[in-house]
Amino acid sequence: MGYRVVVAGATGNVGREMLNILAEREFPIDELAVLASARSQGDMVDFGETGKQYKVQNIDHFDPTGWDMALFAIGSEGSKLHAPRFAAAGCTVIDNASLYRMDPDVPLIVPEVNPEAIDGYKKRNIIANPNCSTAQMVVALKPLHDAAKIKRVVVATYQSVSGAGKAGMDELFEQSRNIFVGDPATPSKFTKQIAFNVIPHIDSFLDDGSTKEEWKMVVETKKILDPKIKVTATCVRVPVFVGHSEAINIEFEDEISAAQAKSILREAPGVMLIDKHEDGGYITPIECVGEFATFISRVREDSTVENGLSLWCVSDNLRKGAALNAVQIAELLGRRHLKKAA
Ligand code: 11C
Repeated sequence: MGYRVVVAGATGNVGREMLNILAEREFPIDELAVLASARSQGDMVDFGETGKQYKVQNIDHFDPTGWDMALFAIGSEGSKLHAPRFAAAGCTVIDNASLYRMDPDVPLIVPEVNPEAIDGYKKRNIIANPNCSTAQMVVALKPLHDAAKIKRVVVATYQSVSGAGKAGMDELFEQSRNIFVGDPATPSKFTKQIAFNVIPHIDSFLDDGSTKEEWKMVVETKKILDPKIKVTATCVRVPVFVGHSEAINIEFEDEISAAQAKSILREAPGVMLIDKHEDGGYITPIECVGEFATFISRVREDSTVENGLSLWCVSDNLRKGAALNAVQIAELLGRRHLKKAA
């Protein structure tokens, strides 16, 4: 006995990964509907490597009545239009967009970090998935916060172009090729050339000079982990196709050594510690693609502050940063509230 599950945005980067991960994790599904905008109606999409294919239906015409849950990867505009309609029909929305994340009546969930917060979902029947750069960071921070109480986090991100969708990936590919054959690299999706470059700008600028991506890391970390933690972020786009990396510096209330942190992280849910002090004894984005874990390397003490640590954190932004976390939320919802599947 399983669930009636909807995946909306099934033709995008994240929607495709949602289908792959539902299949890989053998999520209990009785019936699956895959939706997208009218433009993709009638396209066929794969259900992971099961050999099954589904025909894409137009979300505008889909009646969610009687469906248990819908995983949304349709952006904030799409969520604004459709999430209230699905939620009101009794279909719980697990939303990957930023629209509802800071709504006090919408739980913002990373299952390894704040699973109990999901219990408030009935107020709006919507559960939010965090931004990819926040999701992997809080997975790394949670076990350390439990051990020594985090006061302040300084993070610099190195975010892959897949965070900007398929158009971002196409732009990196085409610019790289064009530069090799001597053609000019004209930016379109990004504000400057992304091939062979890095861009310290993701999402729109705010009045204080920070960007919305940086703001999201601050406020989402507080909502998911602890409102007392101070976070300052610099978010940077790099010419990597998939996999976000983060250099994280952490100040704790209590003493914690690098050795203690490593032994905690080795046992932490969702974390894989790869930290050898030798050439290649750390993880890079290419190696995290297609994986479920958040990888931690380069754990070391920071002697410039009291109780400080620095570390390197890498994860597949389309998986833990989006689709995997959404499927984990669906699993958690089933376990704690729907009690349907065996
Ligand atoms: C990026 N983190 O890498 C963004 C993508 O709020 O869900 C996801 C934006 C979000 O561009």
